Amino acid sequence: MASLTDVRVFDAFRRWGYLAADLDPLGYLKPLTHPELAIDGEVVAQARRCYCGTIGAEFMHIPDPERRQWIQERLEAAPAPADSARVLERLTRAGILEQVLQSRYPGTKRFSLEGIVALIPVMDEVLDRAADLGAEQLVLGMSHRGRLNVMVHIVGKSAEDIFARFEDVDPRSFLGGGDVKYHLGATGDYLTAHGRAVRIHLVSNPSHLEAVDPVALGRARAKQDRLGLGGASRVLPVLLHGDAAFAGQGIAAETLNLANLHGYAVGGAVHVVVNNLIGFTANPEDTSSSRFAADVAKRLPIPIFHVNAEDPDAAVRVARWAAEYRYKFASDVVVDLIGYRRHGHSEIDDPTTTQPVRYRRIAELPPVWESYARRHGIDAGARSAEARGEFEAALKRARTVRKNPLLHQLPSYWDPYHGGAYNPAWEVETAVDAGELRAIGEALVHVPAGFSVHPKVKKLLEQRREMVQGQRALDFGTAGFHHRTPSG
Ligand SMILES: Cc1ncc(C[n+]2csc(CCOP(=O)(O)OP(=O)(O)O)c2C)c(N)n1
Repeated sequence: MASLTDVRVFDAFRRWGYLAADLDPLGYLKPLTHPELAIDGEVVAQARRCYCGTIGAEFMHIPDPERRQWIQERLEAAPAPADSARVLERLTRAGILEQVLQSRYPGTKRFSLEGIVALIPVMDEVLDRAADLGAEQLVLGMSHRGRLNVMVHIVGKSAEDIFARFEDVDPRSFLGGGDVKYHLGATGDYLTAHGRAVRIHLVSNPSHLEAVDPVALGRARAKQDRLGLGGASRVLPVLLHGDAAFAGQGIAAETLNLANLHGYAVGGAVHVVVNNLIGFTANPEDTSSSRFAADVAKRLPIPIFHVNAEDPDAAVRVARWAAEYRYKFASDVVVDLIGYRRHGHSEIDDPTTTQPVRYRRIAELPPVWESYARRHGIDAGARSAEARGEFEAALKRARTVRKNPLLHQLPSYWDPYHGGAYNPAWEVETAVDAGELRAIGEALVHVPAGFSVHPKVKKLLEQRREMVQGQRALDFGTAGFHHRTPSG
């Protein structure tokens, strides 16, 4: 039987161990040495292994002892062997898809998942486990980060469809080119590792970060209500959050507050913070007053599992607990998946100008499928070449198609919805006199003498001058500067 001292040691680690855990692949979020953990001994080493590895669990704020017990049993048990072949397969595909997009469409927005592709095996595990426990449908709310990857690997869209959108061959038939591909919803089917089918509803997403949260939960609740008894088991809502958005947008906190309200409850939502520890160009210390973006979730008595995304086995372990906890206690649960962002915010910006040191470190890190394969002693070469070949072939096909009727196929329940309230008579004249445009444009690109302009900005200003002089098509960013009020 454990002695009283042993129990006290473990309790200290259950409470504060997450602060000393190894969570950030880049090492900026330094493990803290908490005074209550600054002790030595055999049992301390044991407790440290459970609570200060690549998983940091926050759960001692949960008042219900049964829930705490459930969580600590899992953290203190030896990890079950991982299905490393499957995890590697998924990491490789997810990583190579991004690499192919990067090499074929350089300078195009993509919102790459690289640095945090462990999200794909995390979603796999949530779906596998949830389906075993009764999930038939997933309502998924997410923003831009990794959306294309999720469309291919979770929603089941073909890579060809995604590439075709990059080609923008016929924006109408592809339901929109340009930015639209990051906002459209999608419906598809997912087959779990255990052979169960889950219908996936990826909710359309506006630019306004986190606004999708209550919409996704509302859709999930409506589906659950229609199904009646057992609906909350059959329909699982999952929300993926950006770290800066989750910490900063009030609607994220408002949505958490709906969790246990009779009119809004969904039997628990699984939240995953797709945490790259950066928001556009802002570091976490500039966007969040707390150590973790996920601290906002402590308004609810729910567990928060922080996990280092460079340890995909740990991430999958946590994903499994998240799904099981949701099903066991009908509660929200948070997975804070901490990785990094290999490229700029949208790949068209250059992060080395704002975060030069961070990006030098990032350049030294191999893709996670490489480090994972090495750790497990698997040769990933053949598999990655195969994935690359597959995506390159899909790309070739996408370049030959002119229309893709498949994307027109919304589920049939949308059939009765036609038209809308829009009235073309509301159109207003937005043209601006060319002389005025030139004058504003010249003022806009004028640089005071002696001011040294960054070379990239200089090029942009030159392009803008060409635009207002009529030598180049006016782009949206430039047009924004010429917005007129009705009074002129
Ligand atoms: C409400 C709102 N504010 C600001 C923006 C502009 N914006 C788009 S992405 C972004 C950074 C988001 O960072 P994070 O949530 O960490 O996600 P990441 O892109 O790093 O995955 C910002 C500020 C927006 N789209 N919506």
